[in-house]
Amino acid sequence: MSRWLRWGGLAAVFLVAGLQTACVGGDGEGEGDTGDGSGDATVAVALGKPHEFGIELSVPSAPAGEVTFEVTNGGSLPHQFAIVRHDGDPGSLPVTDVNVDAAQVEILADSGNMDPGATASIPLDLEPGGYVIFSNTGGHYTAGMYVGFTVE
Ligand SMILES: [Cu+2]
Repeated sequence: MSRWLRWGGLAAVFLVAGLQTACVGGDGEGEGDTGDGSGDATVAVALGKPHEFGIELSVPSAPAGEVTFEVTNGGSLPHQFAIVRHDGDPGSLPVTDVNVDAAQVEILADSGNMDPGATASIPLDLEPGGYVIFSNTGGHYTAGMYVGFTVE
């Protein structure tokens, strides 16, 4: 979706001969969000920490509203950031073979495979409840690569 908006913006810039110089091609997720508004939160997510099939969060919970996950793959293998709404045991997501069954859960966001050292900024508007953040790279969830997260 954003790609179409981006192309639309690019076309507009050509049409108005460069009147609009800002924002075209920018990802809109700069470092300037200081979180002044209530409900704004930033959560640092380290994939591959403290061990290869682990995930570390800077905070275990956030207030409802916009939550931006600043994801870094700190491991030495490709990993994914994925998040689903789920109450209870974060290890109890439905699994087919060795992966979370995407047909049985609603994945709210998925980074796709991230190479070691890669980063991603993923903003979401979250309602109160339990969530599970996990890596669905082949076999990683069942290897224990998940962590619970709470929105209050
Ligand atoms: Cu992984």
